[in-house]
Amino acid sequence: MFDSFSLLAVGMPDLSVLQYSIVDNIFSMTVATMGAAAIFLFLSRPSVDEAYRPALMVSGLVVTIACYHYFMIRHSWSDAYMLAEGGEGYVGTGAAFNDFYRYADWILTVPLLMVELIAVLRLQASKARSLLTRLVIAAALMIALGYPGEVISSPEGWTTRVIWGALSSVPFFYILYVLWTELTASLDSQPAAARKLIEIARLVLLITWAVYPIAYALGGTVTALEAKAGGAVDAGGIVGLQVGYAIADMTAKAGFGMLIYFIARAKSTGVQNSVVGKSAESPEVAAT
Ligand SMILES: *C/C=C(C)/C=C/C=C(C)/C=C/C1=C(C)CCCC1(C)C
Repeated sequence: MFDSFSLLAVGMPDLSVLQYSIVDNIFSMTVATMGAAAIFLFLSRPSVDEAYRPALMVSGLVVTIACYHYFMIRHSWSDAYMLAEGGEGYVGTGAAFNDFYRYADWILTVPLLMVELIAVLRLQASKARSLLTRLVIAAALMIALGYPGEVISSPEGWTTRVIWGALSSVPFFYILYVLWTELTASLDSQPAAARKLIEIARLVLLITWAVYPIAYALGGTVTALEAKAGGAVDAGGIVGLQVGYAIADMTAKAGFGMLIYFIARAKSTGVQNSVVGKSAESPEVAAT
């Protein structure tokens, strides 16, 4: 009867002590990384010009939200497992591991990541608005279409999971295309000091975002789906998925947040140190 309500994965695969610990430790490390990044970003506020403070604040919010969610994810992971009798491995307690925390996190943080990036670029207002609208809608679609595939936990669902993954990939490629071209187009109007950093941000974005569909695929092999249904099946794919998502999240949120900080810093000193930088930065101010 509960099957029709199983939006959460049920049944947990047996894990070796090493497999359990790898996932537990990476979750713990992610909590620390996100928390430390949040403190850094919030405290760095005075070191950038006022115009770039919103970008830092939003970056700080992203890692704060992720810090909370990874704390909950780690809790859910330890609730779902207990040491097997004899201590040779870990078995499910009967409690479900809650995949939803991560998707709840993404639905909040991915749009905010777009906001922090566009805020630090300081594009023309109308341009920024249209870009943000398109990106936020695409991000919401990407995450909403990925979730039904993520919670499939039986090998019979393999095809369905692949279809959801493919559907989610349409807005995914759209986002990467738009961000890549827009970041490239923005380079000319950016102060020289920030240009190299924006090129790095463009690359970091592409590489870290590519990890997500790979991690999704690792957790979606027939064996991984058998493991997800519970019991003594090789759970390597499940471990790969959790580790992949956690590493990608640390890089795409904390690492990217640091880049936003460096870009904001570069643009701030550029404005302070050169009159040319200033007029190129804000022609609308010069005109009034
Ligand atoms: C901070 C969180 C971020 C940047 C999350 C990004 C998530 C993705 C790029 C997810 C993409 C997916 C696909 C392209 C297909 C399979 C399903 C997803 C949702 C994992």
